[in-house]
Amino acid sequence: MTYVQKILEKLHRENPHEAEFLQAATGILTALEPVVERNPQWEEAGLLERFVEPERIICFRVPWVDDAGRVQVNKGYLVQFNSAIGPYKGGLRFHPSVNLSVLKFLGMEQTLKNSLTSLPMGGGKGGSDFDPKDKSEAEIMRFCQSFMCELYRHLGENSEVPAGDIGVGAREIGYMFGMYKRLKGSFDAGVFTGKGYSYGGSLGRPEATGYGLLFFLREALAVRGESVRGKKIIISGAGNVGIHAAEKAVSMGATVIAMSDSTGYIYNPNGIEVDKVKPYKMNRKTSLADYAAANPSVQFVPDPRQMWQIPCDVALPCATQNELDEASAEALIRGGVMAVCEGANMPSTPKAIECFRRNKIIFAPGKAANAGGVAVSGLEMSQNSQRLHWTKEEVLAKLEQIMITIHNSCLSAAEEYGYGQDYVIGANIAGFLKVADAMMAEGVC
Ligand code: NDP
Ligand code: 2IT
Repeated sequence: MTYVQKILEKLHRENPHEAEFLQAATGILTALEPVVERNPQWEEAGLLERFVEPERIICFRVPWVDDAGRVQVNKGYLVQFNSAIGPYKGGLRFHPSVNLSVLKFLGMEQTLKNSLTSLPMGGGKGGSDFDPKDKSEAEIMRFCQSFMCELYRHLGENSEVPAGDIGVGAREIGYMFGMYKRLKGSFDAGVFTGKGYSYGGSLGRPEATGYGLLFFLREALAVRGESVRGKKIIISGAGNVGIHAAEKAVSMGATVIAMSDSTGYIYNPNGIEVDKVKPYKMNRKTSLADYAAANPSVQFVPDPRQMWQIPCDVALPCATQNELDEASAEALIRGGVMAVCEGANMPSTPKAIECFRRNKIIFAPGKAANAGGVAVSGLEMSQNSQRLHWTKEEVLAKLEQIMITIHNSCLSAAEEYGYGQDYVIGANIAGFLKVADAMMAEGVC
C-alpha cells in the first residue's frame, strides 16, 4: 500500500459519512501520488496525516427572530483548514445544503487554490445551513448579525479573513462587517474581503472569479492553437461567478448560447443578451424563468441539468458541487465540447472528470480556473493594509497576470511529471508543493 493509499484508507474509515470531503480528498491525494513518491521525507514527517485534518473546526448556534416573531435556529460553522502559508482565507456559504462535509471539502480545495495564486493566504471556509432565498431583507440582516455575534471572535486580518460564496454577496458582507465593527469597536477593514467600495472593498472583486475563469480558458485554448473568439459557450449558474463569466466571454468574442439557474436554463442559438439577463439575477429576486417569460426570443427548459445536452465548444459549470455527472459529460462530448473549465468548486463528479480526460478534452479544475476571486481578495487585503485603493484597470491587469501564472504553473507541473496538459495533476501538485514546503519548515505543528 502506498503512503497515499494508507491515508485515504484512514480517511474513509474515520469520516464515513462525509461524502463530499472524501470525494475531494480522494481526487487531491490521487493526483498527488507522483509527487509524494518523489518525496519520501514527507511520510516520516506525517505530512499527509496533518494536511488532511483541518487545524480547527468551530460549530455554533445561530438564533434569530423571523418577521412573524418566531424564533429560528440555524447551524453556523467555521473550518480553519490550513494556515501554513498565511491567514485562513475563504468564502462563507449560506445554503440549506451546508454541513461539515461540504465545508471541509471546500476548505481543503481552498488551501491548494490559495497557494496557486502565489499570494500568502491559508485555506478556510465557513457558513450556515440558512437559506437566504425565501427571506426578507430584514430577516437576512438579523441572521447576518446573529451569525457575526459568534464569528467575530475568530476573525482577524492576520488570522481569519472570510469573503462571499453561494448565498453571500456584498449585501451580506456589509451586514456582517457592520456588526463586526460594533462588537470590536474597531474598523479593521482587512478582516473581510468582497466589501463594498465605499468602505474598503476592491474594485474588480465582484467580477474577478468569472473574468479570471475566462483568462484561464483563453490560456488553455491557446496551448492547442485555439481562441475564445467565435466559440459557443454554455454556462451553469447565473450568480456572481456565472454572470461575470458570461459577460467576459461575450467581450472576448464568444457566443453564450445557454445559461442556467436553479429554476432551469435559457437557450438561444444566436446568443443570449447577457447584459439584459444580468439585472434579473443580480437583484436576487427574479429568476431565469422570469427572464424567459419576458423575453420570448429565448427558450426556457425548467430543468438545469438538461442544459449539458446542448452541443457547444466550451462548457463552464459555475453553480455548485456535483452538478455535472458522467451522463452529462458524455452528452457534452457527443455535442463536440473541446474545453470544460470549472467556475464552481468541484462541479464535476469523479466519473465526469474521468470521461473528459479519457476523451482528451481540456479540463481545468476549479482550484485553478476559479482562483481569480480569491486572488483579488488577496489584492483587497493588500490595499487594506496599505490604506489605499487601486483603479479597476490596475486590479484587473494584476488578475490577468495571476491567472496566466496559475495556468503556466499547472502546465509546467503536469509536464514535469509526464502528464502533458493534465491540469488536474498540475494544479494539485503546483498548489501542494508550496503548502508542503511551509509545513515541513514549521515542524510538527
Ligand atoms: P451565487 O449564490 O452568486 O450563485 C449561484 C448560482 O448557481 C445561482 O444562480 C443559483 O441559482 C445557481 N444554481 C444553484 N444550483 C444550481 C443547479 N443545480 N443548476 C444550475 N444552477 C444552480 O454563488 P457564486 O456564483 O458565488 O458561486 C457559485 C460557485 O462558484 C460555487 O461553487 C462557489 O463555491 C464557487 N466560487 C465562488 C467564488 C466567488 O467569488 N463568489 C470564487 C470561487 C468559486 P438561483 O439563483 O436560482 O439560486
Ligand atoms: O471558493 C472561493 O474561492 C471563494 N468563495 C472566494 C474566497 C475568497 O476569500 O475570496
